[in-house]
Amino acid sequence: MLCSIVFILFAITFGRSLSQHCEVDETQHECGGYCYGAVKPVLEYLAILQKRVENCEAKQPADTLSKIAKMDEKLKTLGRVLAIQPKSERSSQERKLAQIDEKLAALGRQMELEKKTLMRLQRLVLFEKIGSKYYYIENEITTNWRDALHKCGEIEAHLVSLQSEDEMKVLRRKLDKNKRYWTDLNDLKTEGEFISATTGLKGTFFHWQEPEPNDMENSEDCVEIRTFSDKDWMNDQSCFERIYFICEASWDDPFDMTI
Ligand SMILES: [Ca+2]
Ligand SMILES: [Ca+2]
Repeated sequence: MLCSIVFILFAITFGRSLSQHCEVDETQHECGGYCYGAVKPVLEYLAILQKRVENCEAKQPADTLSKIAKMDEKLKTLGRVLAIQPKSERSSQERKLAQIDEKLAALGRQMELEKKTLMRLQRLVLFEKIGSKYYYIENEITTNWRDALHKCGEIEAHLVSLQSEDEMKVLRRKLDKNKRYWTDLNDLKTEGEFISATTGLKGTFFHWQEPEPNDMENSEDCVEIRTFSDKDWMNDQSCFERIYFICEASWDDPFDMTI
């Protein structure tokens, strides 16, 4: 194609040159003889060029087609490789991911089992069955009411929520008679209305010592059990007071891991 264009351009240029030359004030006959003599070598050269062009056109497409065919073949080969490679890589990655998932699932099951084992041990070590319920009695560390609430929550329990005189009697036998302990009762929300932090409902059992609850200095909103006299009774106390506390288990059976 390039050869043809070159040839055509050359022919046009040459034709114009020849035409312009013949328009000078000369007769047609004189012009023809003069021109032929002058351009004969050029015409011969054109003939040679024409042949080269033909050869060029005859040869170049074959080479080009050959190159294209080779490139096409290479592309097809590359396409086949590309079509296969991602699939095999994906398949390999999927297998690896499946293996990782399986290991993670097994690890999760193992961790869950160990967690439950630890929880059982914790329940058996920390808690004691007193009456029909399990309790953790903190006799070493004193804390304010909110921290006591939080600490009980950390061990699957809540601050003791006494429900009856019988519960209080059996529990009292395990308490230090010179100490005071937090319960879950409080009137933080509405003065004089004591609710259970465990249930959020109004307390159902009270054992006040007269004249409690007195809300001394308008600052007593949390309820303690006092045992340091010969009696056990309740008193409203400042929630910031640091005293001991009793946690009551949120579960009934230490081996029950469903909760
Ligand atoms: Ca109060
Ligand atoms: Ca009081």
